[in-house]
Amino acid sequence: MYVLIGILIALTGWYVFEKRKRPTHPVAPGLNLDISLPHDQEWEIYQNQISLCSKKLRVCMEELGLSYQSHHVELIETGRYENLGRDFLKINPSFTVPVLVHNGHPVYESHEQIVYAAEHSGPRGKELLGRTPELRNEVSQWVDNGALKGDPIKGSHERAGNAAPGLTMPIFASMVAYIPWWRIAEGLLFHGDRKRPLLFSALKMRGLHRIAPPLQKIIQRSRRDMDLHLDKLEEALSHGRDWLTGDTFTLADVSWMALLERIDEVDWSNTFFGEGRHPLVKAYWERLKLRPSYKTALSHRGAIHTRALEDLRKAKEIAPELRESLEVS
Ligand SMILES: N[C@@H](CCC(=O)N[C@@H](CS)C(=O)NCC(=O)O)C(=O)O
Repeated sequence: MYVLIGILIALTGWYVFEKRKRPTHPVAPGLNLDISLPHDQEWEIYQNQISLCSKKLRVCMEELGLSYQSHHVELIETGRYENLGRDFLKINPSFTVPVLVHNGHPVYESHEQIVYAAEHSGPRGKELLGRTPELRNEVSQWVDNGALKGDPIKGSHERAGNAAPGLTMPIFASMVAYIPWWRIAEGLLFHGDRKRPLLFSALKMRGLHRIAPPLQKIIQRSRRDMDLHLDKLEEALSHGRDWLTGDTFTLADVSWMALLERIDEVDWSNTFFGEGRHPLVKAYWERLKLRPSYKTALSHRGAIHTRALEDLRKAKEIAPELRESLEVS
């Protein structure tokens, strides 16, 4: 009995101590000149291979031709909560990737980061931002449409970026099968937004075949909303343009390149592009894949991701009711 009480006191003491060492709090979007971080290069990024917002930033850096040092930060879906570790919380106390660091100062929020990077990259940056005030305005509307703002499982109707997390849930359900419970428990103890580790716990507990009904609803809503966003994209491309705002590739295309990659990598292509749906977007995606930035920034997939994608495809093949529940109902 005394041993048990002793262990309990020691564990509580450890938790309180560790929690104090991992403070989380919101950060101001954009450049934070008042924060200085250790750095070796003018441009550095903290990012994760599968994270949508990290993809957007990586594509942008490649398109701008900026050389940068990359720090890969593991998230629970790729193995562990490195983003909740003491070191990363010094970089971003708001625990998310990506973070862009310019001359040692962090820029938070990926939609701010791509604009900031373009504004500091000379003529190529000006081109990506849009050369005229009208074009710049149009580009910035698309950047906003592609942004993931606020609660990641809300706002899918307003922004295509916010429709992406719901669409990613089936692959998260497959990925989390490879992650041990004790790794997820770290999130339950230390995450600044408990909803996120709870979601992963629910996905792990029930598995891909029994996704909880409230989460299924989020997936269905995200699918319907993404379909509407793709209708708008189809309309924008119907003016004979190669790129979203005209003949020049801009940040609008950077944002959608990451989103279309997400659709592709989480096995939604057939839903949105099968049987002749959104033909112009489909052709646009083929053009985007020919850009060198696609190969450098997007084409690599990690081991857990590759296995999980295979599992998801097989599961949908052998269980048509799963495909039906995800893609049709
Ligand atoms: N609005 C933010 C969203 C950042 C975000 O939610 N990033 C996700 C990956 S796409 C993340 O870091 N998740 C870590 C976690 O929730 O533990 C941005 O655009 O940078």
